[in-house]
Parts: sequence; structure tokens; C-alpha cells
Amino acid sequence: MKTKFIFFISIITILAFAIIGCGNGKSTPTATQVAEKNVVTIQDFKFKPAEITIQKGETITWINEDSTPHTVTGTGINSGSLNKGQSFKQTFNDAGTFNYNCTTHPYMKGKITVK
Ligand SMILES: [Cu+2]
Repeated sequence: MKTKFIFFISIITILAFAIIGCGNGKSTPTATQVAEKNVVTIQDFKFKPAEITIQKGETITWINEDSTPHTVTGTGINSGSLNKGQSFKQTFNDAGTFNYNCTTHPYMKGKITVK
């Protein structure tokens, strides 16, 4: 009886650690995404935020959260097709205003201002 109880407790402890372990594994990328600067999410056929201002030399990361593939396309910007969960990064070294859109959905528009 006592042996069974100890065995039971051991299993619970192992399970608890396994669950805590998984939780940490999942929360780490989220924390990284929050900390990451200049992220544009592509969601519901929109670039969010649609307008972003950065400093010269900074990088923008686009992440497609839609199940539909999208692109980030403009002068000097070409992500190609991004499937759900895929991201695209581009560094902007020149000041200026850069408009872009999604080639599949031209009504999806975004604007980058580099200072
Ligand atoms: Cu699109």
C-alpha cells in the first residue's frame, strides 16, 4: 500500500515537471516576440500596424498569422509568399518613405517611414 502511494506521488511529480517544462517551452517564443522591436503582424488581411516608423539601420519583421499566404512587396521589398507562421525580415539603411502591399491582395497596404 505504502509502495503504491510513493509510486503514485512520483508519477504526479514527474507529470507536474513535464507540464511546467512544456509551459516554459511555449512561453519563451512569445516573450521573445513581445521583446522584438518593429514587428508587423499580418492578420485578417491587414498589416498591423499599417504604418510603422523606424530609425535608419533598424529591421522590421513581418509575421503572417493568416492561414492565407500573403506577401510584403514594394520598391526594394520582396518577401515572396509567406505561409501561416512564416516571417520576413528587412533592414532599412536609407531614410525615406516606403509603401508596400500584398501582391495577392493589393488592397492590403502598409507604409514604412525610416528616419
Ligand atoms: Cu495577402
